[in-house]
Parts: sequence; structure tokens; C-alpha cells
Amino acid sequence: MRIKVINPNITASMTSKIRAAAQAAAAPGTEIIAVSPDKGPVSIEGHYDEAVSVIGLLEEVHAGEAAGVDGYVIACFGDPGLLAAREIARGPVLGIAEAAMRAASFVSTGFSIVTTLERTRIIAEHLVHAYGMERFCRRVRATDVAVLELEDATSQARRIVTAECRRALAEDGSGAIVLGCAGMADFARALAQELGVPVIDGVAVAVKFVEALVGAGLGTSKKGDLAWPIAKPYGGDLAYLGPREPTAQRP
Ligand code: 2AL
Repeated sequence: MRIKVINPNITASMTSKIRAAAQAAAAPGTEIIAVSPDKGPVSIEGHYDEAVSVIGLLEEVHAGEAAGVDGYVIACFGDPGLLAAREIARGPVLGIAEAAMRAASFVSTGFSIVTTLERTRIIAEHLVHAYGMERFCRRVRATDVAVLELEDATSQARRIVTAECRRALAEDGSGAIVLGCAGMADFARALAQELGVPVIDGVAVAVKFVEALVGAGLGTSKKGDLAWPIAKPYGGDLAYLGPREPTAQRP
């Protein structure tokens, strides 16, 4: 089975970290293809960053479809372009935020999300509502750690995230922690040991969920709003993204 894990920002060190987390989670027969687009923001910390990142992300999904990839993980906690990516993919496409929240709901009755900036915290709250996870998510907490600080070994990011997780467990009545950024993937294992509760990195659980779905013979429904995009010309620099007839495009 081949799973393409897409970091929608262009920071190579973060893609390496995401690759390592995905490979550590993957079953022996799973090949992880971890990539980031060649265009877009260095980090995704707001709606605008997300919107611009989606072009490069969709290019990677198109390339994955041409290569016959079995499923995808969108490795950014905003789950940018998730439904658009599902429209153009045969197999399952999972975002790390949705995967992490659903995993947390299996192992606790309530969890806290610990994320990066205050504005990202608000976006994560939107996702909690979009995914119907209000009954499980007790609180979303910001750390004011910028995404690229997570790539800087000399920064205080790890210490700050750990302290916020401790506050979450003390104050929120939560039984699990969801890490609210792909750049925190390498914190999960040690944090779980340190805190004594499940600490969920969305990259790892999204890989496991894709393996399970593909293994169960499940792909993205092509009935309704996730059907192939309607064939039509697109103009200007984006003409190459114009949807073609599904039969012509995907035999
Ligand atoms: C993220 C993430 O996972 N990758 C990125 O660039 N920004 N999420 C976040 N909450 O800051």
C-alpha cells in the first residue's frame, strides 16, 4: 500500500519530521511518500496561508492519482483543502486534525488541543465544530509558539508546549492531549510518557486510519459533493488545474 503524506508548507525540515512520524506509524507493507509542494508558504498559520497552500497541495494529489497512490494524509492541523482533495482522489484522504480528534475520542471522553498561535487556536475551534467534536473537545489552547519555532532546536517550543499540556490536564478535565500542529509530531511519544495520558499526533493516527480504510476496501465516495469536479475550462495560469471528464482523466 502506498500512502502519500503531504506537508502543505514548503519547509523541508518539517517534511522530514512528518516523514519520520509517518514511517514510524506505518505497517511493514506500507510505503510512505512524504512530500511538500514546491510553492506556497513556509508555514501555515492563518486562513490566507491555508488558501494559498491548497494549490500546491492539489497538485500533489493530482500527481499521486497519476501514480496510483492508495490514500493521502494532509499533514497540517488546519486540514487545508481537505474536501477539495477528496473530490480529486479515488482513495481516502485524511486531515491530521480530523484524524487526531477522532482518535482522541476513542481513547478518552474529553480531550484538549494544544496548538501554536492564538489565531490558529480559533481556526482549530472552527474545525472542532465542523467535525461535530464539541462533545469531546474540552478546550483548544494556544501556546504563542510560531510554527517555525518548532523547527528551531534552540527555541523554547518544546518546554512551552509541555507546560501548556500540563495546564490542560490540570484545568480542562481532559483525559488526552491532541497536538495541534504537524511540527509537534516528534513530541508525542515522550510527552505521553511524561504526562501519563494519550498524546495524539495526527500524522501517526491518520496513517493508521488510511491503512485501515484502504485495507477495508474503502475509498472516497464519488456520489454527491465528493464526486469528481465538474469538467470545465479554467483560465489563465490555473488552466492546467481545469477538471477534465472523469472517464478521460481516470480510466
Ligand atoms: C500548522 C501545521 O500543522 N503546519 C503548519 O504549517 N501549520 N498548524 C498549526 N496549527 O500551526
